[in-house]
Amino acid sequence: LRMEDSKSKESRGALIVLEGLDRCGKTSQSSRLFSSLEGFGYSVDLWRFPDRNTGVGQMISSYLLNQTQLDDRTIHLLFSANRWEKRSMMESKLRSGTTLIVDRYSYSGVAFSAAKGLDIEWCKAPEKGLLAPDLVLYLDIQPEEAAERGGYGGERYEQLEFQKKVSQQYLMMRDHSWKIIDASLPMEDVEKQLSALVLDSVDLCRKGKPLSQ
Ligand code: DGP
Ligand code: NA
Ligand code: NA
Repeated sequence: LRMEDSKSKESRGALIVLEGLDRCGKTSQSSRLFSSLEGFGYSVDLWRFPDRNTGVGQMISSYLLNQTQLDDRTIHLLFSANRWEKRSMMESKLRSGTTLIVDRYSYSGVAFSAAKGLDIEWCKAPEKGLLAPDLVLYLDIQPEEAAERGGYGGERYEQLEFQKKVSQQYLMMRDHSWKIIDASLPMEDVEKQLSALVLDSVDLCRKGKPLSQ
């Protein structure tokens, strides 16, 4: 009976989100986590938001590349729509036992728009009803240090003064699902810390931790 319990249909994948400023190392760490979980034999997918491959994602991409101009609220809602269009796929993956490593999620949505001066409650509203992450890994870095890392790539938000504001917004949003990791440490040290946190979270979800919104 005990064995049946652990194999019950409630066993699911974990929703793991990485957040942080541009150039904090999130994208490299996401792929490292993906490979190591895969190596351990877990079913795992690597996702990122914005997902630039959808129709909405292409509009977002052209905005970020400064090829189109959009009103602040309009682009905010597009970023959110880009998460909504993946919601049902996200839920079915998690329920079928696949862990998702997600590079940016709703917290980016709120932090980047609130940094422009939009009301934070207005920014949070369209995110309500998306799945809640089991674990948020915040890669903490000083905006100045991030800016020095090989420079920014030239997209719309990659400017020091703006990133300082984003950083303040992020830190106000911390909740119980967050773990703050010092992203100025060597890559291998960051990876070790992340990996331990992720394995714990995956384990809890396999044991039946409920999925929430
Ligand atoms: P990335 O592909 O992770 O480099 O993200 C592209 C840029 O878009 C980056 O500066 C962060 C920003 N961003 C990501 N998600 C959102 C969002 O939901 N809303 C806003 N306003 N910006 C976002
Ligand atoms: Na970027
Ligand atoms: Na992204």
